[in-house]
Amino acid sequence: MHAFAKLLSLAAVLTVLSPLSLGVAGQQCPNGIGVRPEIRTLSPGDLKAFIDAVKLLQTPRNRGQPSEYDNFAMQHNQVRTIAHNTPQFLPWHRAYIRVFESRLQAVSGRRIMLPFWDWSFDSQAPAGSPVFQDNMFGGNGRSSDGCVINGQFRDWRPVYPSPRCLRRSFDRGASLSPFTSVEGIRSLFRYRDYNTFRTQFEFPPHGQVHNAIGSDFSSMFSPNDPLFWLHHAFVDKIWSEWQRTPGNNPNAYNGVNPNRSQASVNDQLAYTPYRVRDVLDTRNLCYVYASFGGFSGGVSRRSVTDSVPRTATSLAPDVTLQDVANASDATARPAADDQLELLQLRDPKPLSEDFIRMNNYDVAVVRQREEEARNMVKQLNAIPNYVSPAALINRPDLALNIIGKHGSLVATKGNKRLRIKVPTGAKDSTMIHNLLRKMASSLGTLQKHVVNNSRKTLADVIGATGAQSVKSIYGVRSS
Ligand SMILES: [Cu+2]
Repeated sequence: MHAFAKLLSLAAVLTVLSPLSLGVAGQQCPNGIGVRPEIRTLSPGDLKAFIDAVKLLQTPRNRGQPSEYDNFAMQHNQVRTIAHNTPQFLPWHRAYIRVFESRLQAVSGRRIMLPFWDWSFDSQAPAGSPVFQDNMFGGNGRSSDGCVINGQFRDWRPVYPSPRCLRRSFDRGASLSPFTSVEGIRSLFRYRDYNTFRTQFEFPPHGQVHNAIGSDFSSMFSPNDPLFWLHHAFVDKIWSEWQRTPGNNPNAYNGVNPNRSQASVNDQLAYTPYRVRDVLDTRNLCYVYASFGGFSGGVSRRSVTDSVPRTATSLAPDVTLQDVANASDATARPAADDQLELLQLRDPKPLSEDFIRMNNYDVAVVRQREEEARNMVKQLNAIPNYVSPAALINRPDLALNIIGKHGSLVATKGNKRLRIKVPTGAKDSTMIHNLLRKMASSLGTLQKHVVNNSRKTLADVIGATGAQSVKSIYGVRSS
């Protein structure tokens, strides 16, 4: 087991053994240290308990007054310049979502732990993510007015900045442009300086999720969308893993505050009872994060990555091998909204200028980072014998949600491409699994015919620490 996962299960055991354990700095956690789970690992009962607790906070005490939930959204807007594009970005959001979690626990009388959403795992076709389905948060807003009309919060009406429905506007109409993949997130571990890590994480990867989902989510009232808490729990989890990376100082905190003072662990975090130093260790706030590496679907990641190596296997009868005209350039990568490509990682869409400015970021700096991210995706796609755990060939569940009008599936490596026709008519999960399995079994042949693959390994592209965590967390064996 991965060391971090071991630590987590140890924490879980300690919780059971000692209901009155103490946080490391002596702060009391009367119920011990809880484990925040990935949303899709929740039982239906626990999912309902979480959603019900959020709805309790959304219910105003007096009719016509803002609810406690509305006040959270208002506070987030108030800290727009204190907690965004500043060193406080990570600690402020950690403190803020912890306060929210404690309110969920208080109003429900249950030990609700805030779930996180590993959007890097869903990054290649996020519109198909479980979080956007009916039993969770619903999907895109309707075209007429942007209102979200399905999911568990379809009746929710935020009051700030003005009372109306909850709105989303996915940036590609019915689809949603890609997010940073698991490799891109783990590549952030190359940055050993706190404030460099923070700024590289805040923009573009964290910002892209806000920007792409749109409407409420891309505004400073983003907590209006209950997905906010899951998004920021994931951001917080990645920071906590960065803090525990061997060689990193878990208490690292530096940078310059908006008022030009040096960032200090004594700085107060607005609307919370905490200073920065109180939140550097999540155990002081009575929680740790569960390890999540996804579920293996019909085609397991292991069998896919193992099937790629040198020896060619025969093509399934209905799979064809084709040449790609211009393999070294962008044509080898799927367009952002191309849902057909099973193997390659996609480029997230550039952030809108409005969004960058709203967050006080420099447009040129963000554009430069987006260019670097595109380069990294290119290099990842060229690694011989490597298939990302986020690639659609490993995500039959996402494929099932998005394959509709498309006539064929393709898997591209270098100058070669596999193609298989999707039968017309109803698409069921057995059919999708069979198509993906046929494509996976043909990958060895694809790899054997590719001529211009790079010699780089995953560690060369994203750094040794990141490569190690991708492999151990998501169960990738080769590369
Ligand atoms: Cu924020």
